[in-house]
Amino acid sequence: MMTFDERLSLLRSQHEALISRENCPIEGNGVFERYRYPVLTAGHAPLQWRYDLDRSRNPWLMERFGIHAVMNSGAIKWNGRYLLVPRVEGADRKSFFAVAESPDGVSRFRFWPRPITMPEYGEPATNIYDMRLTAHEDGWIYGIFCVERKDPSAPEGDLSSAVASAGVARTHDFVNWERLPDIVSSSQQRNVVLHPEFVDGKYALYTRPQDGFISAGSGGGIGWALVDSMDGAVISGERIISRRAYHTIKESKNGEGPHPLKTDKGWLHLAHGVRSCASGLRYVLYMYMTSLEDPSRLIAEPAGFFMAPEEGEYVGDVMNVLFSNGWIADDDGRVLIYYASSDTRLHVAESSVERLVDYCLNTAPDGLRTGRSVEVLNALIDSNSI
Ligand code: M1P
Repeated sequence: MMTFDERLSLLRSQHEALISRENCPIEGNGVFERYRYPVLTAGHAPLQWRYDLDRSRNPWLMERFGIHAVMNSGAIKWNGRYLLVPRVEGADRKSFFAVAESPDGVSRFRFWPRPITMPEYGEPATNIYDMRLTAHEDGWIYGIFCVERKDPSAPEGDLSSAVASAGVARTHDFVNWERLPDIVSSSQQRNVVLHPEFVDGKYALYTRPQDGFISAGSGGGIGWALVDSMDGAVISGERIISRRAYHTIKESKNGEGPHPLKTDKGWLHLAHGVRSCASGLRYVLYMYMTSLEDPSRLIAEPAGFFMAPEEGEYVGDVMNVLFSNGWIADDDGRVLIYYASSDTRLHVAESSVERLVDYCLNTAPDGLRTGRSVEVLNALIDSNSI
């Protein structure tokens, strides 16, 4: 075994090489380009989070706090800096938030020295994850995230049943967070996202009503609700705007990703869709657009998935999952899409507002049966034969 000094030197050089690595795009399908390397992994966590670096207390330089995964991340460009707020999961299965910063948005992400200490609200959370960031026109930056607690009504011996609520916190600096009351809803809520603008003088939320902790059940899809205040928000009267349907990529459930991007043709949305198959749940990303005049009115939804797992992305803690809760529309029109694979690591793909709008408006919607799909395909072949 190496000496303490040899091990420390190796750990430091490996870590520095990882967090300094440049990234490069890989040619894609015309809609977007994936980048070669994940932007954040468990290995990006600072050494001082994982090791006691004192020789006398830790002569074997053992890991004292295991970091298992870095995934589903909120994203924002803030004062010219590219910030991510991912779900960092420890070996103990608990996740927390931390801020990582990069000079270009695609490489060299470094964690800030400490994780976010999120104030509690009510019964302390067992777990928190999947923060959606919104710089709202009211001047605050909001983070809405899932708060998971054990189901108090679960029968004795049932150690799995849980309750999901939407937690709310706001900040001006990403270090100090003011926790507001969890959103009140008649159903469980895990995927709640704040629209960046007031609508009819109210805050607008994308929701995902679900009957149970995992199952959406009678929840019809991604909902829309207006609330008077974020300080004690109460969801009532949700309207479904991106509906689940039989034999689609969102048959089992779906959920809004990051908040939509405003374009001159409408609001661009990124979401995840889930279906069941023999290997379990399959999570893919899809897109849709809503009207500028009424952000709850669907105007386009291309058929099928926008992104699905590829190659090594299939493999991880929870297989066959792509999930996104963060993207950045940069000043030059490019869009950086941060997506996690299989609940293990975080990647980036690049597109542009122009390309994504083209994709949404010029890709046929799902005809919901095979005959319609073949009609769409034949029309494309015909137009290519002219
Ligand atoms: O394990 C896949 C995903 O499962 C949940 O997604 P949803 O909110 O759609 O149910 C979340 O736990 C998410 O973090 C996770 O990536």
